[in-house]
Amino acid sequence: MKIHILTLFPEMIEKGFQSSIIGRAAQKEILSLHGVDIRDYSLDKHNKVDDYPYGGGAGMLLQAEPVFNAWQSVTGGRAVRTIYLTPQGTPFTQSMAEELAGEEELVFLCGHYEGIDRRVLEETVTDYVSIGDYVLTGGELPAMVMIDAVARLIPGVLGNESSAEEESFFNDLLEYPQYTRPEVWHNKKVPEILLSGDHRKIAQWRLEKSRRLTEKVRPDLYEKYERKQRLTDRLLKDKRNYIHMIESLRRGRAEIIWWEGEDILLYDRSCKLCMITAASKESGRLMLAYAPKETESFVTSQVFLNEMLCGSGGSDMGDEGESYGGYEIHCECYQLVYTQKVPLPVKHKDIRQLTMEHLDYVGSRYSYDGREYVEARIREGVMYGAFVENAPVGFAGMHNEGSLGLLYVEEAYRRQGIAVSLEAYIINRTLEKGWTPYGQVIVGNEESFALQEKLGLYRSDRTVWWLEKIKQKGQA
Ligand code: 6GU
Repeated sequence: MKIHILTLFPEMIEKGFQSSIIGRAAQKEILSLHGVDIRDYSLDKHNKVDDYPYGGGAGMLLQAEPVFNAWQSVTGGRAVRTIYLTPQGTPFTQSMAEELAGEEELVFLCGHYEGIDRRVLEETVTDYVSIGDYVLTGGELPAMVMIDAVARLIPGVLGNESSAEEESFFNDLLEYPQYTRPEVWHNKKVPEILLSGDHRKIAQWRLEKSRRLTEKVRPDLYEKYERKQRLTDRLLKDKRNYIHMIESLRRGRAEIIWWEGEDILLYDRSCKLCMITAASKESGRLMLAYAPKETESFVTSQVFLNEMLCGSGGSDMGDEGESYGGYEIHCECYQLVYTQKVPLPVKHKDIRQLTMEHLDYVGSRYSYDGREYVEARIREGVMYGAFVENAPVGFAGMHNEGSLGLLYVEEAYRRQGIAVSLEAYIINRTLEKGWTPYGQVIVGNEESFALQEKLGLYRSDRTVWWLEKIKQKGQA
């Protein structure tokens, strides 16, 4: 990821990250941090970049032109995500960090003095973000806070891949207390259960501690957590038809945007995906008005929603207009759920996680979602290959929203159980995380249904539809 920081104090950012995990990621070239000194873009021979506010008042403002030129120097006018750090912004959250971690390039604009001329913000800024309800002297520390939170979610930045997943704010709960040696310190003993070796009991104990702590110190978070639990329990009554929503909630990916009776709208911010089910056309129409404008994909459970989403209109309907239209149907799928808890036998012995060196191999054989998508899946460590004599003969993986798929086996190696082994392998990895494995199969793909059913997955009785935003001409 490329990060540019527009600031009057570039050395503050550069020095601040030098000796940290983020600095190391920059050295490894997973991340590039580029400080831009706004003062270098002053039009004035005294390097002046600020002036008094029209209308009077305390302090100085950064002028539009130096800020604009600094921004132009990194973007060349391209539409790059540009974040302005300001106490007047939207509060920064973990889910915002997750979404930003999916960008290739970010610009952070740090204000100083009393602020920046409004007109340049209007022409450059895409997001106004605050890091909390207190006032700081400038945007540099907030930018560093955001960069730290975003960067640690980029695969490869943290040494231990799993550590970003299970921790504070995962599933809206605060982290449980932890202990290390010695067993007794200041007469305090480590809780007995942690020494028991019973992993199920330990997980239960930790969950209970997390819940009690969250309820006590963050009632707002606890309320959110409880509501998701209640919705999950409700959806479990029709598990096969709503497994996509259930797993998205359980894995801490989805936010509830709307839930009233049978009307549900969830949003997975990190893949810009809305999942929606509506009891009637009227409620469906109403809910769609609440779907985030950035939504790239929809998974719908009723045909009438597709008609609304595929209508003309779309992005140019303005703020007051109905915010639907501009999507097209991508596919119709049945859902398949692995309902057992026991791992499956894996016959093919040589299955390994794929790395970037296999990108060409996978990319040339799986073209359905495009090469960048495949690259991201490999980078996230969710693609697995079957090998024969050290050469890949097939692969499978997990989609960005969490379903199983991306399955392929070389012609010459088919009908030997390799696909079954690959899928069983991924099912087992999914079970290890405490999740329910599921997949989606396009209506009519009988070969795939046969495979899924052979593995013991159950098929939904109704279908869901995937819709994708129609790309405007000139967009990537
Ligand atoms: Cl983003 N900037 C400033 N100056 N103060 C803040 C902030 C940002 N977020 C909280 N306080």
